[in-house]
Amino acid sequence: MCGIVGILGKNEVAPQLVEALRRLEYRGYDSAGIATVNGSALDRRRATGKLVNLSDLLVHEPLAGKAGIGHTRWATHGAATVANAHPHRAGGVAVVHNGIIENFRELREELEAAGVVFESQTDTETVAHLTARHLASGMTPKDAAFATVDRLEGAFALAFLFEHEPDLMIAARKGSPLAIGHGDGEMFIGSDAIALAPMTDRITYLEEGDRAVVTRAGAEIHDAAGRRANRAMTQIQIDATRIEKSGYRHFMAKEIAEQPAVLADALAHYVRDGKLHLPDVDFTGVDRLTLVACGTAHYACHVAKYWFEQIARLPVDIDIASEFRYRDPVLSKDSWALFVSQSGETADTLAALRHAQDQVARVVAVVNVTTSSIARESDLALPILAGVEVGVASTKAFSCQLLVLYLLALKAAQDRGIDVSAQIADLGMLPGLMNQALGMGKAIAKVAEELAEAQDILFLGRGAMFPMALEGALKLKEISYIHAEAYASGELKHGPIALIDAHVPVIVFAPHDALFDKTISNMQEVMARHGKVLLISDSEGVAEAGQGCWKTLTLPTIAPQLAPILYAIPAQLLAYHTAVAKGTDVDQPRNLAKSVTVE
Ligand code: HGA
Repeated sequence: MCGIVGILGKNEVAPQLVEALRRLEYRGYDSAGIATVNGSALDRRRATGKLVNLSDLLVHEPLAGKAGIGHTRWATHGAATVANAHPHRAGGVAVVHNGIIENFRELREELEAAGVVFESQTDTETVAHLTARHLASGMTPKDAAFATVDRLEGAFALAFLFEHEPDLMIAARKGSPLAIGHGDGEMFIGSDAIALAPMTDRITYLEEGDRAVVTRAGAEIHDAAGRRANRAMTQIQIDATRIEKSGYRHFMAKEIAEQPAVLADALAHYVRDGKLHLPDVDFTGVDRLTLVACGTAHYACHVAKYWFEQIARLPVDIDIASEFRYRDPVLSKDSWALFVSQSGETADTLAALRHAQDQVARVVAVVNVTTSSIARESDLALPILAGVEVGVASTKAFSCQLLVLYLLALKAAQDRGIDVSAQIADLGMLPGLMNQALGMGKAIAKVAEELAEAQDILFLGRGAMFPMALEGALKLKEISYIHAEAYASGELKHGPIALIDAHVPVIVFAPHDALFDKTISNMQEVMARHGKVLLISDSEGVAEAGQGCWKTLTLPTIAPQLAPILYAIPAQLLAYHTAVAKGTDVDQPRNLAKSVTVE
């Protein structure tokens, strides 16, 4: 989603701002812009589409100045046009914003009644006009920005830049993340530390309600009540090379290929000497779990429900985060709530976490970014250790989420007196088997050439393969834009089977496990209606049921409970190669954002 940067530098900042915005591209956006103060003059440049359009514009219409703010916009209010692109300017102030100002209609009406003319449809422009009016009434930039922030409802990360003030930026956060970077005689603002990585590794994360007055000498932070606040500075370890493509055509291809290695690292962290190493996790007395997440992370929770219930006999509810608090679920003081989010900033999941906070015994986060809001606001945060994930379509974060949830299910079983030593032993095979599965890349690329021609594709699976089918369909929709649906294979005959004809490929996930025969019966029902089946199974499964299928793909044989983690690989590779065959923007698919920081 929207990315924010701000620099009070020693040199010309326009190129640095664009470079920092490039590092935020992975979040997804549809326009971009920067503003600088040159001496006393405030000016801006904005362009729709990719950052290259902004840098081209800057070649023809350069912006000078050693202080500036920049923004990549993922539109929420108003189309992706130049007029709606940030920074928004009114009088002597320019503003960039991530989030939604929920009371913008009321503010806009008030400002229009006072004669203000708006030039965009955004909620953000109200922030610029309010501040400009405060400045015009004689307030200092700091007081004007703070007074504006006091009027805002909703979620925001904001950066303000002022005419005549080449040594000042104001930052504010409520709901959306924002970090301050410390340099030597330079200061920075960024949506995350990745944006600032080449410039500084010394980061202060603003907390809920914080406002910061940033000059080249440092940052003066105030809390929501206006008191001076001390926020720790942390040294961030971001290896810049980890956000390079390293020879791969796309980040997504690189991240799919990294899975055996990152899973092995995560295993080494959480399993030591053949024992689970989850020191702060004790499920004794816990009678129920609620797992909450969005998108792919929600499907990871859906798989985990099978694991917790089957292995630990612990009942689990799963929820989509955006529905959770509006459903007002009945939670118990003897239950735990787990929130899963790659970025740890997913606005829906964060809101759900806050809703659950006083209603359960413990709030646990499963996140990739351990400095994130969700990690900081939970009682316990377990890192999935996937490393930086840049591709908008989640791959390695999904398999690492699955692994951590599986380990938690084993720990729950252990704490409930169930022996899981066999399952722990099986885990050692996982990275090697995933590596073997990656060897299917070429075969999958061939199948994908034909899948790319399809209008609709169905995915089927039974048991924990049902959520894997859901994930396979989601991945395909996200990056190839082909309409795909997933069903529990037994459900097909209750309606969706009407969709089957010779043109609809049906992808069946069916490892040779206890449910295999049932799934294959459903597959036969599809084939009897001329459905075009791609069966994904192991050698036993393909030998038994592969005949008559349109295509088969053979995965290594794996312990049944671990199969979802392995079957993630063909699901991801099918989506990836189909998107490549269609020529879509694999790493930044249209309309999508990586870190979804608005509700
Ligand atoms: N509401 C603002 C900012 C959108 C945003 O934060 N997206 O991630 C707009 O629509 O411009």
